[in-house]
Formats: sequence, C-alpha cells, structure tokens
Amino acid sequence: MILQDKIAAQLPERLNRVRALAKEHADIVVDHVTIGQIVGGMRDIKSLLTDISFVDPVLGIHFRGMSIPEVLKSLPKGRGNQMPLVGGLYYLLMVGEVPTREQALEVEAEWSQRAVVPDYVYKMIRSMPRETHPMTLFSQATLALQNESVFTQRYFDGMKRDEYWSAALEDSLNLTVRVMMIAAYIYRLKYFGETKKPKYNPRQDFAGNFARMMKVEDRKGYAELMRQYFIIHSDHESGNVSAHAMHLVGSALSSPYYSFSAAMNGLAGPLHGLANQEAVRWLIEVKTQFGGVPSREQLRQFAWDTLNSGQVIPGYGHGVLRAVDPRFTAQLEFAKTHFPDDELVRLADLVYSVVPDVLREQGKAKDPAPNVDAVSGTLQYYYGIRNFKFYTVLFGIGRALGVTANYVWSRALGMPIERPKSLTTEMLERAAAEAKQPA
Ligand code: NMX
Ligand code: MLT
Repeated sequence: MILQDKIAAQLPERLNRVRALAKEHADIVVDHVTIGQIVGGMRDIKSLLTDISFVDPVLGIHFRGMSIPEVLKSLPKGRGNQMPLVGGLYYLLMVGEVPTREQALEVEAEWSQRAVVPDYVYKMIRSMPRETHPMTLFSQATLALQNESVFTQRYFDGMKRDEYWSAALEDSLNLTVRVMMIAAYIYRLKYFGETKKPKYNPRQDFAGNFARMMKVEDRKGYAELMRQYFIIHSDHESGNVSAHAMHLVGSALSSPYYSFSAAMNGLAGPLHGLANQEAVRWLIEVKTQFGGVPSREQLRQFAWDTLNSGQVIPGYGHGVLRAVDPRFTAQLEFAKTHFPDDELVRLADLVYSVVPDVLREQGKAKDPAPNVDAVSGTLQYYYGIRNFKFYTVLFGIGRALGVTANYVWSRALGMPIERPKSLTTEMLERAAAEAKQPA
C-alpha cells in the first residue's frame, strides 16, 4: 500500500534524526517557561514536535512547508475539478511530498475499499434522543468504532513496537473515510429523518462522495467547496485543543479511535471548533435584528453590544495567529468567486471590515483578525446546509486527516507517553518571591 511503503522508506532516516536529538542534544534549551504561561494556558511554550504542519503567526498554516495557496495550487486535481483531491492532501501530510495524480488516486482508492461502517454504529446513533447535538453523536460514533481497531487488536496480540505505526495507519485510513460517512448519516437522520445507510461510490472522490451522501442540491459546487474545506481544516500544528487531545490520548497507546473521539470532544468547545456554528448564529442574529444587512454603524454597535454583554465575537481572535487567517481568506475568495451576491456572504464581508476595529478599540484580543470559523458556515449556508449545529462535524471530518497523520508519525517515531509536571500555587509564589530578591 502506497502510504505504508512511502513511510517505511523514510522511517530509518527520520528515526535517526529524532534519536540523535534525544541522545546527543537532550540538554539544549529551546524555550523557557514563565509563570504567565503556566497560568495562561501554556500559550506559546515550544514543547511539541511535529513535521506535518507549522503555524506562522503572520503567514498562517503551512502543511509540510506549503502555504494554503501553494497547497491548493500544487496538489493534483480530479478531472474537471478546480480544487485538489483530498487523497492528495492526505498523501502530502503523511509522506511530506506532493503526490502525482496517480498517487493521490491510490489514496482515494484505499478509502473506497475501506468505506464500510458496521451496522451497530448506525443503530447506536439512532438510539440517541433526537435533540442530541450532532457533535455528541459524532464523537460517540467514533468511539463505537473502537471495536474495529486494528491497532488495539494487534497490541493485545503482542505486536512489536516498530509495528505500531503500520497498525495505526490501517486504523487511520479506515477512520478517515468512516467518520465522513457517519457524518453524512447523522445529517440525513437528524434533519430529514432518513435511516438509509450511505454507500460509497468508488467512481467518485472523497469529497464527491460526501456531497452525494449529504444530498445537497448543487452537488458539483458543494463537492468543490468540500475539497477545499477538508484540506484547509485538516491540521493546525499540534497545540490546538483537538490536535493536542489526539496526541495526548494517543501517547497512552489508546487507539486512533479513542484518541479521535477525545479530539472531537475538544473540537466541540465554543472557543475551538464550535465557533463555526456560533459565527453563523451571530450573523443570523444580526440579520434578524436589522431585517437584512445593516449599516456599518449599526453593525459596529451590535458588535459592541456583544462585547459589553461579556460574550466573545465568534470567528475572531486566535491563540497563535496575529494576522488574517489564510484559511479565512481562501474561503471568502471561494464565496466571492462563486456567489458574490449572497446576502450572508455580503454580511460576513461587512463584519470583516468592522469587527477587527471594534476589537482593537476594546484592546483585549491579541489578534483582532478573523480565523477559519468566521466564514466557513456562511458557505455551508449558501449550499443549503442551514442546521448550523452540524457545522463542527464538518470541521471534524477535515481535522481527522491531520490528527491521524500525526498519530501515525508519533507511533513511528516512538513518541513516549505525554506527562508534563504540575506545580502548586504556593510553589509558584515562592518562585516569584525568590526571583524578586536581590542577588
Ligand atoms: N471576542 C471578544 N473577546 C475576545 C475575542 C473575541 N473574538 N478574542 C479574544 N478575546 C478576549 C479574550 O476572551 C481575553 O479576554 P479576558 O482577558 O477577559 O479573558 C482577551 O481577549 C485576551 O485573549 P487572547 O490572548 O487574545 O486570546 P486567547 O489566546 O486567550 O483565545 C480564542 C483565543 C480563539 C479562544 C479567542 O480569540 C476567542 O475566544 N475567539 C472567539 C471564539 C473563536 O472564534 N474561536 C475559534 C478559534 C479557531 N478555532 O477553530 O479553534
Ligand atoms: C485550529 O484550526 O485548530 C484553530 O485555528 C485553533 C488553533 O490553532 O489554536
């Protein structure tokens, strides 16, 4: 299998490099930790290793060294498509090279062979109360899939350490396509009462299958959007809540399914992935209050009212970025190219021209610019996906690509169980007092 062969070929060299760091340079200091960081969400502490993606605070995410525009331009595309094949992105994340079209199609073919969701998963979803949030169903369904884990099975059969990564790759290829199908099932069940199980069509790519399973009217347009969507949402280095949860849980050798379910529980938080649902809810509130797109002054006031009531403006701000998120730019460009006159797109664009100044005036947010979530739901809304509680599930399908690639490489490189050290308040106070004493 192509990903297996490519990773195996790179592994000896990668292992040597990481082992050399661990053995020969273990004492080299790369960062120091302040009390502010300990009580401030560990912001900016350089303490995670990944070669799969890196976030530059100004330039944004780079997948294997490539920016979003470079990735969208360079990855191979299916015949007649503007946006790249998702299989090509998975290859890039896993292997670190831009694949040929044939190589990207090999990954797509792997998915089509693995696109089977056991019936008990669907049954479990159906048995939940109707009002259950789609993210709860999505996380539960992933957890239920743990039953299928090749990694867990082989671990308890006595698998050797240097085989962990290939068992993890098996699970990852299965997981990525299965959670996509589960997501479509949740959507059709929850909002249309349909119980028919989705079927994967091997003649369509990953995103094409998703668009068909979702039964969106403009399937072709939606498939193009979702190619871009899944690619840009795949990874955002390793410190964000979902990626870090996946890494942390995986470091205990919990399977990719256990770990991904944990990642999705983190993504479901309003300060993380759920912000995409909240951003559209906020736009709709604006539209409802003003009966359409408001004036700049009305919008400014609305934004201030949100801040004054103690709430955040969803889709704005970031823990690492200090400039407009290139994922936001890519999506806004897509909307402006394909449906520039859409009312919600015009409103999202107006918000973009008003809210950063309001946040700057307030002076609290370190990054007053829009992030990925500011506009992603607006594009879904255009294609008729209007139940915005579903939006974070879409983020989850994309995120599966990045976090599973990281899981595979963490096992390949023999990353140990993660276990940082705690201190008490008193210890920190003592450290502060000692630091203030004259030498
Ligand atoms: N609206 C209002 N206040 C904000 C915003 C915002 N969009 N962004 C930051 N702040 C506040 C923040 O709440 C904090 O206030 P306080 O000191 O009272 O606790 C202050 O500004 C400083 O926060 P930062 O250091 O700038 O941001 P931090 O790294 O702590 O948090 C986010 C980053 C993304 C959680 C924060 O910007 C936020 O809550 N944004 C809105 C929710 C959102 O869009 N989340 C999605 C992020 C992307 N993703 O998909 O995960
Ligand atoms: C992400 O994509 O995970 C978000 O932008 C959050 C982050 O990077 O902290």
